Amino acid sequence: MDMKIEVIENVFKYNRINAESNRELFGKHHVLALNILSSPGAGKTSLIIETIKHLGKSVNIGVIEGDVSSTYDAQKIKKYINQVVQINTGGTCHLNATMVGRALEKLDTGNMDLIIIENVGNLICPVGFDLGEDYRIVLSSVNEGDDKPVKYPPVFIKCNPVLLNKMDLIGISDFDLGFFIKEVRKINPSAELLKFSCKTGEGVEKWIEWVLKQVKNKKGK
Ligand SMILES: Nc1nc2c(ncn2[C@@H]2O[C@H](COP(=O)(O)OP(=O)(O)O)[C@@H](O)[C@H]2O)c(=O)[nH]1
Ligand SMILES: [Mg+2]
Repeated sequence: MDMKIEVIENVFKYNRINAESNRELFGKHHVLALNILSSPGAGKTSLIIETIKHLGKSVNIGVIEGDVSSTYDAQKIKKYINQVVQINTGGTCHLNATMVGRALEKLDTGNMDLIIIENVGNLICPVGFDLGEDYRIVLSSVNEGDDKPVKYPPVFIKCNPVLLNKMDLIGISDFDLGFFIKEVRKINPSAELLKFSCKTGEGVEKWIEWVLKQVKNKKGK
């Protein structure tokens, strides 16, 4: 019984140490690191592609794709940029700092301004694993329903900003935007909240502004 608790503690301790070395690397090169969490299909890859389309010419972007298996998402990103690494977790429901550390060795991190990490689609497990990122971001989407902050509070508490995608679907669903915002505010009053549609592009400029501001802040440090 005691042994089991010790193993779990060690896993987190080991992750903390590796997260710190990732953070040091990001700090040394003044590269902004974003860790995006969401359910499968909320639009993480779509948002990364939108970000590259808007900022790819002026900002050096690297992407780390996390999935249980396949190189599907990395291939999509590769159409836009070269600096992309796919991590296959082989069944694990989240990325950890060691996996990200290895992926960083394959990226030209020293010449990056922004590294976006697409975590494994899951609203629970990735929350507990610091990857050394500057911002842990949650992306919710209209089709998932407005109750996600109520059902999965830890991810909404630990993330900032909170993003809401697929706003183009709001008119044809019973998603109550007021309720969603109220519930997010209840558990994370200071979180920035950005809503958009990767499909129509509406609202995406607010996200781009936010990213650019953080990239500049990190460069200025
Ligand atoms: N209607 C709508 N569909 C979207 C939007 N963003 C992404 N999708 C679609 O949602 C599906 C999953 O998107 P993807 O980016 O792969 O999600 P991920 O699993 O979180 O990376 C794809 O079919 C996208 O085309 C959006 O804003 N509106
Ligand atoms: Mg994806």
